[in-house]
Amino acid sequence: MQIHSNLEELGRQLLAGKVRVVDCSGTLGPDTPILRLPEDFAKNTPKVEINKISEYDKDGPFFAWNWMVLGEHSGTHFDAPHHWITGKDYEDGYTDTLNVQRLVAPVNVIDCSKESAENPDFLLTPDHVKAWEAEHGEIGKGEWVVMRSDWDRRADDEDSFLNADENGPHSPGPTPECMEFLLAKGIVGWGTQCIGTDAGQAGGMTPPFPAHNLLHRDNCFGLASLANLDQLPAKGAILIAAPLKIERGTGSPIRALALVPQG
Ligand code: 23J
Ligand code: MN
Repeated sequence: MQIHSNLEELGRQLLAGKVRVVDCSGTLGPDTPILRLPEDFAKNTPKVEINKISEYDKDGPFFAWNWMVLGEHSGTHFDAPHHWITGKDYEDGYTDTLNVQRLVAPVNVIDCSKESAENPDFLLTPDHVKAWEAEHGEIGKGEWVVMRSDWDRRADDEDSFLNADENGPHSPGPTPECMEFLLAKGIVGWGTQCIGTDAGQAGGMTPPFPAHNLLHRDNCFGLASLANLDQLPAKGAILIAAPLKIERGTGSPIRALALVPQG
């Protein structure tokens, strides 16, 4: 009989300070950058509101609490398969029906920070991923893949984060071929540090918004506005990215946590 399980060992390592928990979420509040759709769409996600109910005052002498206005796709968040038309028929494609076993998985961190600093429209291709795998090892089935751009450094300035001009938003992301390449490996999901999983200019790609289109076609998950990816190793960390259990939800803000072995 195995007396010491691997989980017991993980617990010991956590308590001994040998596993660093990295917070991969940004702060959610009125200044959190929110996606703005083009003018031809009447409705948009509202800015986050945090409204006070009480804080040890006449409305609650012993207690502090707030109520919020919060879109599903706000701040550091999760895209469920039902978010996109290509994923509409998955019964397990909603925040309350997905298989939570899939949400805890090894994470592959592809550093595109230099390229993104030089070119905000930088696109990750299969060749980039192959070169990354040659250096760091193969991306495996069931794993997360995230694109590090250090875009979180812009998160305190919405205009800089969205980075839009008369030609639309400019932010890095994947090519359609890159998404197909990763999905063929059986990844669980793809994440970026920008406002959405797709590049700013992805509306003009074939198909439009390939990260959304292809991820959700394959019942896979998206992560957006991730923070602190500069603190993760290329391989070796475990990412926990769990949405709220919103009824028939298409996405949710998350507290994304990465477990990083030390030493
Ligand atoms: C709705 C329509 C287009 C896009 C998005 C949402 C997102 O990026 C999102 O938050 O999932 S591109
Ligand atoms: Mn989203």
